[in-house]
Amino acid sequence: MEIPYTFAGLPALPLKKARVAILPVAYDGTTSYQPGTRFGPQEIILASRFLEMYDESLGFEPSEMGIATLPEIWPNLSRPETVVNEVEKYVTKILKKRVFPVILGGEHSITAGAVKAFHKIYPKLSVLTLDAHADLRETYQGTKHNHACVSRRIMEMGIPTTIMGVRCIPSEDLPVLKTPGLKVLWAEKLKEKKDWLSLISANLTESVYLSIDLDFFDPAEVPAVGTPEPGGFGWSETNHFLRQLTEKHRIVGFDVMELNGGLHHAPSSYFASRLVYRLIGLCQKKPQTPSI
Ligand SMILES: [Mn+2]
Repeated sequence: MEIPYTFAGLPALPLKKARVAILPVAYDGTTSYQPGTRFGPQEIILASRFLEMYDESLGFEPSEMGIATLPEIWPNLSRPETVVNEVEKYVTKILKKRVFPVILGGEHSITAGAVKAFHKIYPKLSVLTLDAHADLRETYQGTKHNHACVSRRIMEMGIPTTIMGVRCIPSEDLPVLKTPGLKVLWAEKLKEKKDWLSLISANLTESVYLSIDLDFFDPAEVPAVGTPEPGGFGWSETNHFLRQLTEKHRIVGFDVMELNGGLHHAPSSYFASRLVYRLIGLCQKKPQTPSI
């Protein structure tokens, strides 16, 4: 049996024949706590080779859509902004081929580069981020392109930004929460309510870029992240939300960030790979899909 080293072990596919492109970005240049997220993409790809291709919740095999795995990006580390620009360039290339990009991180700062690329193609873009942290700092540890500043950079592009699941924020960021177009939903608020979508729908536009920082989930389910934070969310409730989200809104691309692959924690890596596969299916789904 031959299993290629691609996402889900799928046969290599040229970008022009794909509907979905996986872009792995091995970067953790500004990580402040546990380094190792640069090994996130390869751990996700490794774990994904053990996925079952039939998704029982979707009722079909998302792999049939044509998923290409692009070569892993090891960016130029001279300056953090160079990395963000490099990611923008790669994502633009995918979008120009009319392929749906899925970015695997890596630390969260690179989302700003991806969003820049999407914004040029989709002027009415909004960004939905699932994250334990608001990441609204103007600058951190000497750079504006730190992982702790990513939502601030996105907000500055004039893009409606929603951050949900937040349970860690520095007091100096509190005034920023009043910025028009920015909506931050505290983890506590989400814990109180089942229908998460009704809390955020109004801030989403016709084209939504979804960014998932794996620390949104509870460290009990996904401990191997760059910056773990107690009081997070579970697989089932989040999947319920993602199904609702993708039924009502058009997701134009997504990323899954901050897996600390350096810890080689198989349950976290496998969780991340299933999340990526499920989301590919949800975002690209066929018209009729059974639900269990
Ligand atoms: Mn985070």
